[in-house]
Amino acid sequence: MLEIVDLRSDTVTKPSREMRSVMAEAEVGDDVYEDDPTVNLLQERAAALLGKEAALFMPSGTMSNAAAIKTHTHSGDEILLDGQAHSMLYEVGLPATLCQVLTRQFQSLNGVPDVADIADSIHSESLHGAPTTLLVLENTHNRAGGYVIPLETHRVLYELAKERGLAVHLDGARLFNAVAASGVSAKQFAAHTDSVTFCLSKGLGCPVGSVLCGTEAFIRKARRARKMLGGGLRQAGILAAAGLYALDHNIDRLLDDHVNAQRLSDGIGNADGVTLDTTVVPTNMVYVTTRTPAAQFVTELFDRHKIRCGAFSAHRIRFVTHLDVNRQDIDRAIEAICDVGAHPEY
Ligand code: TLP
Repeated sequence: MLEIVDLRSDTVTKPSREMRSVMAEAEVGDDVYEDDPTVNLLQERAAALLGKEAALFMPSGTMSNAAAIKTHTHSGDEILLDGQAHSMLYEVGLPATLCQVLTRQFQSLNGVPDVADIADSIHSESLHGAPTTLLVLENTHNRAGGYVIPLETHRVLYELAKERGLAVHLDGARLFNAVAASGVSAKQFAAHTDSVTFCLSKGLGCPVGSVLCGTEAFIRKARRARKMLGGGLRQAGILAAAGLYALDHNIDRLLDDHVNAQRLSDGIGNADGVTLDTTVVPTNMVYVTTRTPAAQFVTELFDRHKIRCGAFSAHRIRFVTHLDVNRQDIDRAIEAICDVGAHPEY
């Protein structure tokens, strides 16, 4: 029987035997009392890695973004958010519901916002406008195809935000993919932010977890937001141990995922039935547009070839590489996509 190759997301990675073994052995406490030594160690490591004063272990990227937005804003504020951002499209409307903020959406090109457009969008203080208090950025940018926002753009936007009194939060769910692709360190990116979250449960291969980083004062407030959202965990050291393992072992290998994604893209560049969104794949995502409905293509790819991928809109499919797929799996996926695409109905 064919083994399944799962390219739906880098969230599907399963903890390795080595990761499970450090989890099993982890020293734990009660993190609501702040005395879980493994959580504390992970938080210290993460803060140091990003050059921030403090960090907070979070159950998910979604909760981390929620806690950050809630901590940076007051009800009725306006935040600037990419119209294609994860927080805009895939977090169940939490800026509006949980944080009670207006979202003013901007457009970006390959995930990179236009600085002049952002400057224009910030409300000056007046009787009429909701105060603009936060700019949210996403790097790498998921919907844009895993594109990296260049360091210089971060720098200019941060300078602008500070001039105009805004905070900057970075959804760096895949920050380390941006690091691997650009050679810019996580600390350099983070220097142009007030808060950053990165995910452990994506390319870094952990079963659960994200880390939110910022100043001591910000993290103190974010801890209350996390508690309110139900994210105060107890013996979370078991999960944090996986995070520590990932920081030691799974960052440098992210480049392999990028090479595999480019290989996949090159391999299906001439396939019938699908058109690449871009031929250059900056990190670990390949988006294609399908001739037939995406859902149908996805089903066919699985039924015939046991290749899993995700339909992202009516005619758009995403393939994501990660540490549980190797070059042979990619070659199988290429053959399968070419086969399904060549079918007269596709
Ligand atoms: N993204 C998931 C889906 O929700 C789309 C994926 O498969 O890519 N920020 C970004 C940029 C993300 O891509 C994601 C997850 C999150 C935040 C949320 O992380 P989790 O799933 O841990 O809540």
